[in-house]
Amino acid sequence: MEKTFIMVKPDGVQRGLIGEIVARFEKKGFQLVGAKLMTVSRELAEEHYAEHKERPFFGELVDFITSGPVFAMVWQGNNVIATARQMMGKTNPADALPGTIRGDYGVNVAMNIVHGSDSPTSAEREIALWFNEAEVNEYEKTINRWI
Ligand code: DAT
Ligand code: MG
Repeated sequence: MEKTFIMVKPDGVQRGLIGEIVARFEKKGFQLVGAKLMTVSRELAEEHYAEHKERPFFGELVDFITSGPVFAMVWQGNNVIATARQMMGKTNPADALPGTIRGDYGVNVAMNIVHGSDSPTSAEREIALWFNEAEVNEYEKTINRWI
């Protein structure tokens, strides 16, 4: 079953949006298989955002992600990687449609509330980077046959 890495960023945690974001993925029918509140080291933040190392905002991005706790999650379900990206909305909240997480709650591109893996390759890389095997819980939900 497909899995993706989703993270409520420090602004989302500070603004009390963890429950709202978890609820959206739960109500959609996805299954939570891993979750933890954690303060991110610079090393982990730099590794997570390695693809953006040369971008002018890289330093700010690492400062922001390490500025307070994040809520890291692994979600599972059919097509969860692409669907979660749609539910998050465009990177810049100014372009994100109402009804999406960033469209409903975000204003600033640097503080856009939520992260989600953008492809199967990045989902695999990010889950392995943020979670060890014991933290990813394989379990059956009886509701799954209805979804
Ligand atoms: P996404 O988070 O939608 O995958 P991304 O991978 O292009 O977007 O960028 C990662 C994060 O970097 C993004 O969530 C917020 C920040 N960021 C992107 N573009 C930015 C910009 N022009 N100025 C400041 N921060 C930016
Ligand atoms: Mg990205």
